[in-house]
Amino acid sequence: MTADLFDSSSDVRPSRETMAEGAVLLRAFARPIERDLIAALRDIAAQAPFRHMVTPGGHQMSVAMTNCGNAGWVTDRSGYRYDAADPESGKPWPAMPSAFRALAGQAAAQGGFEGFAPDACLINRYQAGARMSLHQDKDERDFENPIVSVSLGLPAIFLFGGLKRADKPRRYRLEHGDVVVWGGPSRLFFHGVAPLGDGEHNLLGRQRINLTFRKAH
Ligand code: MD6
Ligand code: FE
Repeated sequence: MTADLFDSSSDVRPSRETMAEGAVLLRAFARPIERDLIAALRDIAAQAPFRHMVTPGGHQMSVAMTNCGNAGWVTDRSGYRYDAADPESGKPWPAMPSAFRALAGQAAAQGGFEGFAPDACLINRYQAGARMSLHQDKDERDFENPIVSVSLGLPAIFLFGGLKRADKPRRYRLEHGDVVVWGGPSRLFFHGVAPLGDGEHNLLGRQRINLTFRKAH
């Protein structure tokens, strides 16, 4: 029984909440493998260090990023795109760990998307004050596949809007181990992350890490 894998404290019980048609929040879904995920993350960051990328408009992002998988999301003055190589090193991005791939597939299935096989995992690191302004994820080749997002470390307020930038976002507090799966009718909803508050997480310290799995190609 899955519940046996979790602590008895109320904040780590797995649960499922519908955010919109096609979007589901799986609380604490990643908790059973948190240590494997963090160990794999350290490995990835040793090969492809977190860096603050620059937007096409010339602004340095407050969130630091890296990637794993066959396709990595990058931005620079020339635009947003997926690239097989890390522009800092010229080498391919680190391979996607099997624990990452399995987690993404299982979460997607829980959200009603069977057979999700991501080729891209964008890894975002937030330290106090870092934020992500409202955006749509639309650099992927098609929007048939969902996106799976895994939150680790410090909690953050996730802003979840609608198809129009002006749609007032709802706020969700995403905590360590929470997984969001979204696709279908909400695949192109605007979303963002409010400035991260400071704090200390027992496994990750003063940061939040978010993994977003996509099928880019
Ligand atoms: C973050 N996430 O949570 C940023 N995009 O740090 C995203 O931008 C995102 O969580 C698409 C789907 C899920 C996400
Ligand atoms: Fe996004």
